[in-house]
Amino acid sequence: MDRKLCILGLGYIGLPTASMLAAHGYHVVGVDSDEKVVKKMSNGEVHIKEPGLETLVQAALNSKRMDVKGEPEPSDVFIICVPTPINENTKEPDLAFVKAAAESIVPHLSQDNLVILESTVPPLTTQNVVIPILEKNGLKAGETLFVAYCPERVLPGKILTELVKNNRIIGGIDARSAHLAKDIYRSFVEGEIHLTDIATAEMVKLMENTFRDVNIALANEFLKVAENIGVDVWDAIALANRHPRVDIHSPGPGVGGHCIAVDPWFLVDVGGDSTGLMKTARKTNDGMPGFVVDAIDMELKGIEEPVVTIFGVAYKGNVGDTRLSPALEVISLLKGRGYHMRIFDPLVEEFQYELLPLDKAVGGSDCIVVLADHGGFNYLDPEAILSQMRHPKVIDTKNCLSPKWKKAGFTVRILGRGLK
Ligand code: SAJ
Repeated sequence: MDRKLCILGLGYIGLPTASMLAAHGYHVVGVDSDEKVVKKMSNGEVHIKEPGLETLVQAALNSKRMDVKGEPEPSDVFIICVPTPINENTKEPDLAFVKAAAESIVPHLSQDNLVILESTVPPLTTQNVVIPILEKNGLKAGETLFVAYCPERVLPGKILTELVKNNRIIGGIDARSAHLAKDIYRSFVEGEIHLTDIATAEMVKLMENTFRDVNIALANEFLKVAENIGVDVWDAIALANRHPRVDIHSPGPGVGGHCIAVDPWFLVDVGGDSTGLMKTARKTNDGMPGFVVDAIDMELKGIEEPVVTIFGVAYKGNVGDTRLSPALEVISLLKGRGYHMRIFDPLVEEFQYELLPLDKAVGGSDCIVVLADHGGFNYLDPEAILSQMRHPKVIDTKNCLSPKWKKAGFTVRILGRGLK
């Protein structure tokens, strides 16, 4: 416990991990290359909204077991938790942050240090990209330097619970590296910890998110078929899922966030021609905003100067994160087709378009379009909302509104309920 840990990247994964380790007795140095993050955290402010996180971070800072810095420093263990985006046009992985983080620790590495990569990466990245950087200082991975890959698997919105409860996979360059990494995570992980090699651990992480993407794409295709023949896809999926070996995910306006919409491309990057299904799934899910906008067109046909109110621009329900949200594409397509837009999302703090309070967002509107299933929408008063609108229409892309919206007098068009 007297060992010092340096966590690189204080984002959605690094910050919870750093504060969790500090809460479990380690001396932790959290490092972020963004000066604003370091400054905010030095003033005791937490830049990431996640249930319970502020309490944990405050506790870690107050205990004096966590410091926040702009540069790494000599430590026993280094954990890299930086983002791995994709190039939006080519869909190729952008490993610049991972490379920079690895470079930044090279001058501070010494014999028998352990370096753990948590960032999601294309298979073989640890071996072919990260280790050659680390070895620049003369140490040899698997001999004088321990190296492991331990992918994060937590769900935004439930990060702290899942950080503790989820099973973890650790791949080591050798068995000793894997065991040393396991000792660190064991301090707070209550789930099982499975040890393997690095490439397998990299692959496992990508397979999990790709499974989900392909499954959601299938659900979205089912939705389109069901609409055409007048079947309620939500009922059909619920009934199919009563089969003991079937688990169809939910359709919706598309797949957003920084993980599932990105990670399949890492497998495509190494898998080439063998990844046709994964590429098709990505295309299907990326096409859903267009499908939603066509449904809006149909619903508002004949209305002059139509005004649409978007409910929920976060990439999914009950979070305030808008990265790669399908709402961005829906809004851009609607603007292109001449719609007037109003946006309401009380969970989102910053967005590229103006966010409005409820009254302003619904006043004079022709249609509410629900894109994120925030639980709070069902605590609103649909009667009061209806009285302010020009037309009482709702399109619910997540099948999340309670029957009281219909009872209040709204025409509720649930995507996937059929056109009958
Ligand atoms: N979505 C659907 N239908 C569904 C489930 C999700 O349309 O049935 C949409 C959501 O609305 C959202 C997107 O998919 O736009 C992704 O949401 P999500 O809740 O499935 O996943 P993330 O991106 O928040 O978190 C995922 C998780 N991976 C898996 O469940 C396999 C999480 O455990 C990972 O740690 C995280 O990616 C990550 O960081 O990789």
